Formats: sequence, C-alpha cells, structure tokens
Amino acid sequence: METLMNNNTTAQQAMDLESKYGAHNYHPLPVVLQRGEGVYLWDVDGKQYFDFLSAYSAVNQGHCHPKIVAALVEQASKLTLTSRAFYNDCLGEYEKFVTAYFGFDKVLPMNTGAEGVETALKLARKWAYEVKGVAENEAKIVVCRNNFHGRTISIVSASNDPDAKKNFGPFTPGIISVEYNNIEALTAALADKTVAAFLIEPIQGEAGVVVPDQGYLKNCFDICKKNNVLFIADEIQSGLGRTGKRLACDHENVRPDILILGKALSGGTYPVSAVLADDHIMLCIQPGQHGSTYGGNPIACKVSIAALSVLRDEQLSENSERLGKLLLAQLKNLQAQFPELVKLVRGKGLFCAMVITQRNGNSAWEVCLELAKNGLLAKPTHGDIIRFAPPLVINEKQLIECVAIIRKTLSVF
Ligand code: IF1
Repeated sequence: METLMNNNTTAQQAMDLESKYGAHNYHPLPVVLQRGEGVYLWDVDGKQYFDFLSAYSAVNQGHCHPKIVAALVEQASKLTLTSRAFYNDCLGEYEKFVTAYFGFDKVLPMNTGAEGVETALKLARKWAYEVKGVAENEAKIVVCRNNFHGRTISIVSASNDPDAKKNFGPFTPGIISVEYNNIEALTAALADKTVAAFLIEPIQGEAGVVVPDQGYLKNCFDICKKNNVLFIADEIQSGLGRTGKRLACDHENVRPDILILGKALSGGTYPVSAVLADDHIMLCIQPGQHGSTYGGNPIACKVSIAALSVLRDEQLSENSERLGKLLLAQLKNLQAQFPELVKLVRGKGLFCAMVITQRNGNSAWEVCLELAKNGLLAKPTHGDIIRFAPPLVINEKQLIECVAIIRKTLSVF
C-alpha cells in the first residue's frame, strides 16, 4: 500500500511489519503516527495532522494531556497492580470520586468497553432473577438495530452487522432487537415480562453518529420504568463531553439505571471502563460472582480521576457544545456548497458525521485519504460516512482551520 509521503522507508516498514506479523482484523489508513499533543498528531515523517477521530473518542482531553500523563507516570513508579485479592490505597478514593461525579451509589471498575457492557448485562440478568422475579434462564435483553457495543461473543450476538457476526456463532440467546428511534417497537418488546433491561447508545456511533429524535431517550426511559425494566446507557463513546454534555443522556435529563463508561474515562492513556448503578441493582453481584485481574488497579484509578478532573476543570463539555454548533453549521455550509458530493450532515456537540454520495463504492475512503494528505485524520465508516470528532480541547481558530481543510478536500472531488 502506498504511503501518503512517498519515498519514505520507515512508514512503509512499519506498515509491512503489521501486515506480516499482525492479524488482519483492521484496515487502517496508510498513516504511521509517532507522536501526539492536544488536537495534533505527527507521523514518522514529521507531518502534522489534526486528529478528527480522537481514537474513537478516547482522547477527548487531547493527546498526552500533561495532567493525565503525570498521574499515570507517578502511580506507575509507585504501585501498578495488586489484584482485587487485596485492598489498595487508590481504589476507594477513585470509587468515591467517580460515584460522586456521576451521582450513583456504586461503581464496578473494568478495563475495556466490551467488558463494561458484559458487566452491565450480567448485572441486569442477576437483578432480573433476584429482584424482578424472572424465572431462571428466561431473562431477555432488548437492544437496538445497528448498535455497536463491542466485540465479545455475547455482544456480537446482539449485533446485526454481518461483518461483526458472520461465522462467530453459536450466539448468546435471550436478546431481542428493536428498531432504533422507534418508541412503538420498544413498547411492544417490553410487553414481555421476562425483559430485564433495555441497552442503548444514546447516539449511535458506529452506525454513523445517528442522533435520535428529541424526546426519544426520555420516552424509552419512561417505558422502561412502567414495565420494571432497567435502562442501560452505553455512553462509552457518547459520554464524557463528546456530545456537548457530560453524558448524552443529560440532554434529556435521563438518569440511566445502569451507566457504562469507557474510552475517555482514561483520556486515551490506559484501558479503563466502569459500570455505575445504585445499591438496589449493584449489590445483586456478590463476592466471587464477577471481576477482572486489572479492573480497578491503582494506575487506572489515578488516571481516571485525572481524566475526569480535566473534563471538569477545562469545561470540555461546554467547549464541545459551543464548537459543536459551529462545526455542524460549517458542515451544513459545505453540504450547500457541494450538494452533489455531500448527501447529509448530522451530529451533536463535537460528534458529527458527513454522508458522502457513493460513486465508486468507497468514496468516503477516498475523501479520508485526501483529508489526510491535507493534514486532517478522519475515518470512514460503512463506505459512505465520515465521522468528525476532534479532541474536545480544540479551539475556535483550529476548528476554522479544519473546516478550510475539509472544504479544500471536497473541492477536488
Ligand atoms: C474497534 C466503532 C467507534 C463503542 C460503544 C462499546 C464499545 C465501543 C458505544 C466497545 C467501541 C469502537 C471500537 C473500535 C471501533 C469503535 C467504534 F466504529 F466500531 F463503532 F468508536 F465508533 N460501546 N467502539 O463505540 O469498547 O471494547 O473497544 O473498548 O476497533 O473495534 P472497547
């Protein structure tokens, strides 16, 4: 594959090594990154880029945020891992901090997003049997079509994406899928008394930043309450300032029964995820029934406190809300300017997407290659969608520069 910068052997070597020795489970853009700071990335040739993917919203606080890195380094030289067989002097402090931050009684710390989702599903099932009174092995989970919640077998069992799913069966039973943004479909599904929980991305990320109608989340929550069903929000991607509020659920004043966080919970420095719930749910899980070697380790705890402090102290949700409006307005201008090429733009906060008119089957990929040449990194999804999600530390001047890059790029197609 040709690199963006010609005649450079370092970049080509790095890509060749991955291709030869790594599993082929990804198809990256041909850019080999070496360094990051704030909204910027640099490749091995020293070329500078704006990052408009933010590692799928894990680096909301910007690359290598000095306060988060300092927390990581300080704790790494002191104590890294004890396992949960013993207490450590960081976990309780973190648990108090994160539960106060989001307003829940308890937290269960894990590492990756998928583990967070699995934890929430296990918790919901346990609650269904022990509190709601569902008959053994009968509990159901309702999910939305076109969801993305991760890649474990149970989670892909809830997917309808053929790539995510095909030939990974047999699948976990007890999952019902309903159309997203369709309140009647959810109402019908929840008539089943064996439903434990409804799992939802408040804004669907992988589906292409699909924003549901105003009021949909609140309606879903109310229907869940009416039917004694837990409302589980997967805010792994939509949370932590990305959509212009602390959580995407905050836009409709919905407080989920179970909240799943990941990605930016560590500002991109360490795998940290968390499941938050109140006691009447969380205490359904007792010692020995769930856990993880690394979950709640001292580094993760210190890093997460730093990452959440940065979000709050630097008012990144507010910046995302303000600049998100500007970005969406500018993208709408571009749509008006290039109506043949840009089919649709949408988004909330600094979580935006552009739908490209398909001409040769992969035009979003071609646009992303050209964007990269012009110094902006974004990732195509579903062949025709480009997400625009810069770190939330971006400022107005930088954002305007980025819009100019996008305009210049679109003009050559
Ligand atoms: C990959 C997508 C983004 C997520 C939500 C759970 C997880 C994710 C809402 C799992 C992960 C990632 C994973 C990444 C691609 C990416 C992604 F395009 F696939 F959908 F961000 F848009 N819930 N999303 O978005 O978290 O276990 O990965 O920590 O390469 O698979 P994880």
